[in-house]
Amino acid sequence: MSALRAFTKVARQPTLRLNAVRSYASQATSLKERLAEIIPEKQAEVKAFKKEYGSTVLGEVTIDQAYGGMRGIKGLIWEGSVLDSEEGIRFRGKSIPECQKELPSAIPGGEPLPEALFWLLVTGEVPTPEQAKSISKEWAARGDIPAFVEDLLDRCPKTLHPMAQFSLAINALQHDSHFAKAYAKGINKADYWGPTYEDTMDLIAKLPKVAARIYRNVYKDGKVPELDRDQDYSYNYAKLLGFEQNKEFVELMRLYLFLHSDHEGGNASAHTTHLIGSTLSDPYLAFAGGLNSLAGPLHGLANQEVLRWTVAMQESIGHDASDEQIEKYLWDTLNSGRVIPGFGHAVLRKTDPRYMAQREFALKHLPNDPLFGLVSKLYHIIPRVLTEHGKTKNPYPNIDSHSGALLQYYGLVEQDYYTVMFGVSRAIGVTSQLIWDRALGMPLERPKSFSTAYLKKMYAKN
Ligand code: CMX
Repeated sequence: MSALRAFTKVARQPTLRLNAVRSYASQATSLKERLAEIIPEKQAEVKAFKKEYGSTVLGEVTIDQAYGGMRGIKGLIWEGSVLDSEEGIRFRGKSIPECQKELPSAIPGGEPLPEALFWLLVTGEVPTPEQAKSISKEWAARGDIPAFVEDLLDRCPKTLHPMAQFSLAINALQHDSHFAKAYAKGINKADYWGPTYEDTMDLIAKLPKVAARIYRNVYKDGKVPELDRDQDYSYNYAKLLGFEQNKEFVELMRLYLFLHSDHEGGNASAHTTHLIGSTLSDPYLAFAGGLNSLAGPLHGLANQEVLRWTVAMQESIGHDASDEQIEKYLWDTLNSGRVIPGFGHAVLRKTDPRYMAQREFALKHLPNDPLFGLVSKLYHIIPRVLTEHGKTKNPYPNIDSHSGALLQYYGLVEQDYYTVMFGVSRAIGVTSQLIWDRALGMPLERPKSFSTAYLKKMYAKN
């Protein structure tokens, strides 16, 4: 039976609704209580599914794929989101516009709360406004960081890249890992998810203080204000950065932290976190590894590179450059063996809906901003040039192509910091999966590798 047919058959069975969003609201007020209700059901669901379909073939692997970054190989389980090459991301089956409509927001008709998305990713259920608020409160309550982590950050040279500082601090927060301590005491594997959940909640909660300290140390006077324990996560992150007075910026933060959170399991930061977590490293060590992946220019660092590249272009050909001058600059970039940052994607074959959501925000709040104007212009020119260049499978913009222009508009102009913001958001997606990895008893990840000599011996005709 083909994988698709098998899935369709399963999806139709009421007792085996994989990834389905439940339509009822539980009485549980805390996320942990709700998880404790759901986990046994999900464990039984996965067990039954594996029993019946465990030997179903998901796909084949070619030698090109083995050499080609494993592109398209189906070999991972990721509960929170699935990425369709044409349609883009769905979080627990919900598209970005559906989430924007259905998830609780801080202001009427506003952007979804990242807290609400976290609840959705973890449980598969849309939270009530009270449930989303309970996460805001919990994250604000858990948000302080130990003095030695503050000292560690304060001693970093300003020239150390913000992502290296971020990763350093997350590794240091491991000092207080519930999972590591429970494991050392001999916790039963059936109980792994509990301390993983606690670590995840602590880790996400502490990110604004870590990330803001880096920002204030590197670019400002090093003083970080206090969290407002009655406010939501995005407000607090904006406050610690010094932007909470601007309500539009706070809304942008809510959109930003929602959009960058999760992009199924195969992207480098998600996969790295999952891989490290599979060794039973705790969530801090696993996520620090994920951040190091995110810091690469082909992944999250592209948001910094987009700005760099755009500024360099403006310096080279001027702010009022014609389409022809821009095209020539694009060809110069391509002919010098570099990529156009913010364009292309390993899975997507259409414009990234995360790009479109940011474009909608810009059209609403900053339609006449010159940098947004340039971004819009590039949106029309670059796909044409990349198509003519003939190499990239997807000539359209990805999420990183737009985010910098929005941040610049509101005065957050330090582009080397942008990937840290991406990292704060990415924690929400990848750590929610870590909880499920432990709840479902996911084993050590260990794919098989070969050498070229071995493959030639196995398959070459002569
Ligand atoms: N500019 C120039 N060339 C590009 C390109 C771009 N934006 N995107 C892809 N290509 C090239 C590739 O480098 C590759 O060239 P070679 O055959 O010489 O190696 C060829 O086109 C085929 O690549 P592909 O199959 O289309 O893309 P991949 O799956 O290999 O790579 C990605 C995907 C994102 C790394 C690539 O599109 C890229 O480098 N884009 C620019 C960097 C970027 O924006 N990254 C952020 C992605 C989103 C995120 O993770 O945050």
